[in-house]
Amino acid sequence: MENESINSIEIGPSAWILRGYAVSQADQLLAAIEQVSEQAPFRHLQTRTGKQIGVEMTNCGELGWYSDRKSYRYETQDPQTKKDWPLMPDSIALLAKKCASVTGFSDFIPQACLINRYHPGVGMHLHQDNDEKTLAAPIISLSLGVSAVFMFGGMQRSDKPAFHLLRHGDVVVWGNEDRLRFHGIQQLKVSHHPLTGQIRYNLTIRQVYEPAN
Ligand code: MD3
Ligand code: FE
Repeated sequence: MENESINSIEIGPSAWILRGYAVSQADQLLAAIEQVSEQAPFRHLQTRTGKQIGVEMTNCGELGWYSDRKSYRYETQDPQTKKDWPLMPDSIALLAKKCASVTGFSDFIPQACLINRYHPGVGMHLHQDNDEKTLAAPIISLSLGVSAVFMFGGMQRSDKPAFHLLRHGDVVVWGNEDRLRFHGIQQLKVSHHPLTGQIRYNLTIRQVYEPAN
């Protein structure tokens, strides 16, 4: 970590929580989520086995993560609206590039932003993020609204996870050897945040492909 003025916790050899990093921009970021979801509404996606994912999702950027009975994949268009995903708002893209840069990833290109919406009782089981074609780039995650317990496991699903509370405005960066660790979110407790009510939002900003050069 370069910048001494950032309140950061190292949770892995190449993973950091930047505590409260985005708090001062939260209003603008929530307005950006609102604007994206007017064009690409939040929805429950299905897995290959036909089960509904509990978290509601949408995307912005040149690519969006999608799941249905066929596969998990990145799509340039929203299969529901058959339109391009909404442009990634600058407030999101610039924050992600800045957070990548302060943790040593200076060439990060924000191509996709998956936006997850959690209501009370909803969580996300331990999983790996490996649908991206490049694993050299980090994933940047931003939490807004109600806090949630993040589970940070190892390279095997059976490895015991560490637990970290992610609060409003926290940003987390994962790269290199931490990029494929199993991770998940415990079921959201009933709680209230002045800006989002009972809801938690999580944005994960991703680079999917190597730069063309
Ligand atoms: C660790 N989202 O969208 S963010 C996901 O809070 C996802 O909604 C959770 O897992 C959420 O895929 C957790 C934290 C996160 C995101 C990507 C990671 C942790 C990660 C990739 C590698 C290792
Ligand atoms: Fe994930």
